[in-house]
Formats: sequence, structure tokens, C-alpha cells
Amino acid sequence: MPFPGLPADFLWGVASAAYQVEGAVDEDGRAKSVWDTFCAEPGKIRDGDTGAIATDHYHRYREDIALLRDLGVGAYRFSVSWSRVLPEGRPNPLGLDFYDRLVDELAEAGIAPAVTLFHWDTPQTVEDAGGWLNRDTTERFAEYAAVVAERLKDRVKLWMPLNEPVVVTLFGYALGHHAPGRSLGFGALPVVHHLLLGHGRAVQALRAAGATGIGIANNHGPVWPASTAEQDTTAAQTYDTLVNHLFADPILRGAYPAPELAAAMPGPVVEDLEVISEPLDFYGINYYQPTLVGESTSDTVEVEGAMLPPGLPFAPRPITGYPVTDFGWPVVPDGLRETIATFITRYGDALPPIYITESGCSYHDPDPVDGRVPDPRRIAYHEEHLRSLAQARAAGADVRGYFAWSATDNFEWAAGYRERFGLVHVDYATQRRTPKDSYHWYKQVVS
Ligand code: GBH
Repeated sequence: MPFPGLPADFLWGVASAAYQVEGAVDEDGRAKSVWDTFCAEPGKIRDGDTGAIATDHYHRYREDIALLRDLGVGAYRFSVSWSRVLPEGRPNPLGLDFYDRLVDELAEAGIAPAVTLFHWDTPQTVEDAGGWLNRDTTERFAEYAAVVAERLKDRVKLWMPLNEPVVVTLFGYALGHHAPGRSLGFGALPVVHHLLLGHGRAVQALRAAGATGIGIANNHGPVWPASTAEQDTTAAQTYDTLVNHLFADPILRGAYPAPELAAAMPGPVVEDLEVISEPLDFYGINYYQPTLVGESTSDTVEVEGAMLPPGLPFAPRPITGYPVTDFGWPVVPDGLRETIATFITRYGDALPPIYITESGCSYHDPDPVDGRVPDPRRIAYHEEHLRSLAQARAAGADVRGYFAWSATDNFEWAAGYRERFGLVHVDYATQRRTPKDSYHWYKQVVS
């Protein structure tokens, strides 16, 4: 039953990421990533959880793909673990073999692979050499992209070199509540440039290897001013520039959104922007929610458990008047339409076709009873966001697909296993998978 307002050839998918599902962190020659290191530090992850086992997808991928086949999705977005494929910088045949098997298994199930190359899990050796603060990392990343492309290019439909560089910069290097746990504040700005340059170089490497369907998965959402007062609208604009435009303008316009930002970037910025703005086949948007922003206050502001440093020219405020998920995030479906509309206005013809590469919600679902997990609020979440997407299309947006985050429950980074985003419930004690009601609902939608 097609979803009203979405076309018959719409690409329906679900998404995941290596460290959140694979486990098997010491197997087949995989080296440590920054997330292994970060999880080992006491107090960093809720309840002391780690991704060491996760959903054991490394061993159970056949069972997981069987669930996807039964679900009827056309695509599965997953990420490749850099430290599995290039531990210590040299290609690891066993690591590559895993993704080869995964992709073959998907092909057999009639599911198109959509591959993310970097979903936050920098190899620890690369981090020790400076990580994304070091320009050399962009070269290492392009080499890695070439190795993966060489092996998988004939079977992959969509490629995303990066997932959400804004989160790596902000949470990983500016605020420190994600790996690698650095708290550099605005000192993290070079990370932005290197991530974007790494993206551009990886795009070039993928193209050189003959890969097609190349894009990005970038986190975006509307930034709403807390009031119409000038202090608030100015603060909201600044925030919008830092979380949205800073990560999209260089790619889609070949320019940083403000001269001060361009000036803060390391290296030959003008030449680099040529690489960063390599044309893409699609632009992937991960949408979760808008942010309400007001002028700076003297109160400390908490963002997902991290305190923002004092003295910033903006302050995120709680959004009220909307339902919230069990993670505490507001549910604002129209923010998806608004995000897309804003992109069309800002980038016009420079904007390639759009895919929604992630959207989803965490609810603390009940344990399965008689093989059932009722999750009506998750169904409502996806239904309302798809309606919002249909409105964006009706207004002329070229949106070609939607990936629900996530296929199964998984390791939700600093929040550990408490937050559950899956269409499939995972009992972590037994690794038993139980499709939730939302899975059965999505199955109807995608069929
Ligand atoms: C994605 O990140 C990730 O790609 C994925 O790995 C992850 O599991 C999934 O989403 C769920 O988190 O200001 O407190 O209201 C999304 C990251 C989510 C970061 C929303 C900013 C703002 C929350 N973003 N968050 S808050």
C-alpha cells in the first residue's frame, strides 16, 4: 500500500552504523577505534555500556537481513568500520570479507546496499596521530574510501563518505561527550574543515574507482528563534550558521557561510573548497528535531548531558508544546518539511536529489509479550514524518527515499542501550530479535 503523496519508485530503507550493531570488536583483525577507547573510560557511557557486543550483528547479519527481506525494504544503510578494513593502515582481508558477505547477502535478498564510510569510529591509531585535527587524516580517509570502493562498488547503490560531521565536531571535539572526548570549544573548528576535505577527497576516490550514487548523510533541522526580539533572532542565526550552513554551504556552494569561519580554517582553504564542493549525486538529510535558540544567558545550558561553555553568543532553549520521545526529544514532524523547504530556498539548482538518510525516535519499549512489542508512538512518529515528507514533495522537492533509524535497537552512543530506536526489539541478554508493531506497520507502507 503506497504512502499517500510518495511515488511508486520511492526508496524505502532502514539504517544502522557499525559500532552501534556489530560487536565482535576483537575479531578477525579489527583494531580499536576511538569508540572502544571512549567506552573503556569510566563514566562516559550511561550504565557503563559499551559496543563490544552490541547486537552481535557481525555474527547474526544473516538473521538480520532475513528480517529486512521480510520487511520488504528496498535498501539497507549500514556503515563500514574503518578499523576493521584498515587496522594499522593496511588492508585486512578478513575485515573486507565481512562487508563482501554482507553485501552479497543483501543482493540475494533484493535489498540495495547504502554504505556510510565514516559513522564516527575513527581508528585509534589515526586519532593518536591527531585525528580530524590533522590534515593527514583526510588522505588516510581517501585511501580507505578507495579500498572499500574497489571491493564493493559493483553492488552498492548509495555511498555516504560521512555521517553527521556536525556531531563529530560538536560532541566529539568541542564538548567531549562523544569519542574522542575532546573539549576544545571553538578550537574544534579545524575539525570541520578536515572532515569536509576528507569528504571531498573520498568523493574523488570513489569516483576514480568507478563508484556511482555518491552523497553524504548530514544532520539538519530548523533553528527557531526564541522570540522576535533582535537578540534572539541574531542568536538563532548564529546557531543556524554553525550547525547547518557550516556543514552544507562548503559542499553545495563551495564557500564557508561567513568570512570569519573561512579565516578560522587551516590550510589552503580556497583550493580545498574546490575539492569539498565536488558535485554529488544526492544529498542525504538526517532529521531529528528543530532547535529553539535565544540570546545568551548567564545560566549554563545543557545539550544532551553536556554543559555548553559559558560566554557563547546563543543558548538553546527547551521546545515546549510538542510531545517528547522517551529520550526527551521533541517530536516535530513539520520540521522535516521546513528543513527541506529551507534547503531549496538556500541552494536552489545546486541541490541534488534528496534522501532522508535517517529519522527516528527512542521509546523505552516494553519487553516482548507473546512475540509482540506494541510501540504506537513510534508508528505515529514515522507516519507523521512521512506525511511531512509528502508535503515537501507536493511543494516540489525532489525527495527520493526515507531510511528509518533504526533497523534494530542498538548501542545509542553515550546513552548506551537504554534508548531504543529500532523497528525490531533486541533482548540484549539473549540477542533475541522481535519485530515491533512499527515493523509490521512499516512493512505495509513499503510493500
Ligand atoms: C544520529 O544522530 C546518528 O547518526 C545515529 O548514529 C544515532 O543513533 C541517531 O541519530 C539517534 O541519536 O538538543 O537534546 O534535544 C543524531 C544526533 C540528535 C544530535 C538530536 C542532536 C539534539 C538533541 N542528533 N540531538 S537535544
